[in-house]
Amino acid sequence: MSSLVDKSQDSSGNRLEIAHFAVAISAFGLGAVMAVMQALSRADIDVVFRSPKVYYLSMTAHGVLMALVFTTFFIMGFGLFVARTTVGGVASERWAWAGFWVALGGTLITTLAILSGTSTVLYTFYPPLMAHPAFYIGAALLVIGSWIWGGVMIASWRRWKRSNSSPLPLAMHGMVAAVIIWFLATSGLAMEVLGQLIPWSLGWVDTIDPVLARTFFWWFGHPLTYFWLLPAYVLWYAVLPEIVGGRLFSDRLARAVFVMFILFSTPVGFHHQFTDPGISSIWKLVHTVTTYAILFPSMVTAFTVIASLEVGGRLRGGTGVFGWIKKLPWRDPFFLSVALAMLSFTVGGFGGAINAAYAMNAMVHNTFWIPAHFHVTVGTAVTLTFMGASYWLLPRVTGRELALPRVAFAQPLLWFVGMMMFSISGHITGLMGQPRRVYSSDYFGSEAAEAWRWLTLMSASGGVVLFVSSLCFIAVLGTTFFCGSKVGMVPTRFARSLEPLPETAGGFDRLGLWTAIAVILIVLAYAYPIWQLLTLERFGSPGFSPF
Ligand code: HAS
Ligand code: CU
Repeated sequence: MSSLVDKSQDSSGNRLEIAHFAVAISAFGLGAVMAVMQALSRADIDVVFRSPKVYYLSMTAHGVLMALVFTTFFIMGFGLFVARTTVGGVASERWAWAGFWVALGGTLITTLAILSGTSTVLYTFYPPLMAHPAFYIGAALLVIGSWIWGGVMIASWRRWKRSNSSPLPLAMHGMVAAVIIWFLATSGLAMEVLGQLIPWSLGWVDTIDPVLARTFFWWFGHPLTYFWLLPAYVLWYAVLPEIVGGRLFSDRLARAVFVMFILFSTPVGFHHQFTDPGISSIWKLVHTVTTYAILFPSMVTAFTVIASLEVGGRLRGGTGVFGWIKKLPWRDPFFLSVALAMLSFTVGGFGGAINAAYAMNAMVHNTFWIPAHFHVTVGTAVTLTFMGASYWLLPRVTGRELALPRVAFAQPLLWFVGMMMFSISGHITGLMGQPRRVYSSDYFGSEAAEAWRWLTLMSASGGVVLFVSSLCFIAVLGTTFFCGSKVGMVPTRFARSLEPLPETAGGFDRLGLWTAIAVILIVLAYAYPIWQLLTLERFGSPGFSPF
């Protein structure tokens, strides 16, 4: 029974998932409007209300709404759906709702703080840029809400485990791994926000130590990217092979991948701080080595997922070396979205390996290469998978047939094309030296700026295509939700693996043990450099607000 589960959900329970998805999609919609405005502004096209103040306010809102709100709410909703369909339900609906309301309250407070113009600190909120205290308090509530959700997910898993000795269904295994990573990641964030940013923004202390804050931030920031990625991997491993009519190539490799992410996601943060002073080069080297370790599970994923697709393509009658690719269900919006997301991730993975190399990082750090990198990772590998997943999930949580199938087919194509225009040009202009986070990139007509002008225009055009794709996405979801024909709950099936599953859980299911080892690795990677930061002579900074 482990990886094949077929359960109908009762529609009252699904309200929980629907509420999470509704917040996620609303945040996405608002973030998308901001995005197109920014892409045009950077290419020096005069959009309404264009000014540096509006640009940076918008970029703060875009980053927070897309990277922190859309993802978190989508993952929370998806996690609850996985618990419901694999381990017999959510341990406590009441606590799950509590988590939702706390996270929503926090989101509203932070969003209002940004829109009021008092918290233009971008989504990394690096001090000494200082936001209104409401910004940090709202963000803390968003995280506390997600912790409640994490507790509910863990309780659902433990409840199932008490009466089952078989391996945890793979989808839940991956989601629990994501929850564990989230707890490990947000412990760093809690130290920054509760220990430094909130007291400083409230005026209880006059100055802040920016390097220490950045260190805590990246303790959180890198595993955050895997908190986004793992639910996408759950969909690639546990749903995709079923959609293509194939089999998961190896259940055991998939479990090993999730365990590797628990181990190596966190002790890598200094690869974001190669240029920061105050951290010795030896510790930067240590985090470089662990970063290369964390590339490995994604390479295994590439292998396993492509092998699973090949099994599916051949079972559908595909022959020859590449003939199976043609047989894949390209007209299925879920499949198309995920396939394009994976293609985009090969670009993202390649860029990630370059970022992680100390010397090459100096070439790309703080250039437009970096936003280009994260738009093909979180912005496509993850987001396009979540978009495809929405088309798969909506009939399962509403009992309605997916509406506007042609639009649902065109939407991932548009997203992919738009993102390639945006990101490939962005990687190139980054290499040409174009900085990230600039409101205008013409530099008073300088020669360097002339050289990248056409690429920046291409990037802006990509932004427009992405906006059209966003409208299509919202149109499909809105039409399905409000007007889709009622066909009843669609049963949920997860992929079976090629080899039969063992009767009893094995080493990769000992998630508690792997978490304990991960904690040890984090202590090894961070205790000494943080102690150094605390004991070296420290220079605090007052807060700054440029607008
Ligand atoms: Fe990254 C910066 C290194 C992955 C997100 N990254 C960022 C930032 C973000 C981000 C948001 O070492 C910017 C933060 C900021 O604002 O400053 N990144 C890596 C590495 C990986 C990586 C080594 N990043 C991600 C993922 C993200 C993400 C995933 C979000 C979800 N990144 C860095 C570094 C920096 C950085 C430095 C700092 C740079 C600086 O200087 O500021 C790896 O995890 C990547 C592994 C991926 C692969 C690819 C596997 C491919 C697969 C698909 C294959 C399937 C196919 C099927 C082709 C090895 C699994 C197709 C077949 C069909 C038939 C359809
Ligand atoms: Cu990173």
